[in-house]
Amino acid sequence: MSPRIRLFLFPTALLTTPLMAHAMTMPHIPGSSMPQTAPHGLQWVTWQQARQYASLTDPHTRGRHGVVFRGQRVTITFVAHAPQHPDMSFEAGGRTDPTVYVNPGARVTLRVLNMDYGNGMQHGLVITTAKPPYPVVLTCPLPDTLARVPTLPPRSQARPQAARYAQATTTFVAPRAGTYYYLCPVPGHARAFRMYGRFVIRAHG
Ligand SMILES: [Cu+2]
Repeated sequence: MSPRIRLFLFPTALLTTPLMAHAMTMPHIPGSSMPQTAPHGLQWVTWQQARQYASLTDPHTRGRHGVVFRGQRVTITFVAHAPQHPDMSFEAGGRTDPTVYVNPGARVTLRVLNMDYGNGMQHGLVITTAKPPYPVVLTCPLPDTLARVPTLPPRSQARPQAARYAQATTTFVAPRAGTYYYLCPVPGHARAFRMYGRFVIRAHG
């Protein structure tokens, strides 16, 4: 969870960051070029587990543009490019880039799951007060960072049911009421593809 990660514009530069260099030394899934484990609690899960994580089970109310998570203990899964959703987006609670609401003081378990596939399709997630529009390259630390899940590699192979999916979680306690934004810190994703949404802390029971 070092906040001092810098993200670079060029892929060659990306390969030189400590995170990527570390990931490349990790053990591999047999028959796959993907690492089996990686730093910062990254885990590889099956198709069934990924689908289970993507399904919403916590108490919530779904609106047209937002998902309200009720109570003082919630688990929120953000899926990077879930099946049947638009490319280069996050899904939470079955909505694309929704506004997510949680109560002040709620203990939030944040899970990010990358179901995307292909070159450059790694995704991460940061919650910050920084507002859009975002620059192509984000320089951390972003202001008032509530949570950060490191960049996750794409799934291990094209065939969804045979693939392994990278996921990682982090926890935090929602502070007093305020508006934050969740965004993907991979260069260009928040800027060009608007891979972000609002994260609102507001008392709603
Ligand atoms: Cu992304």
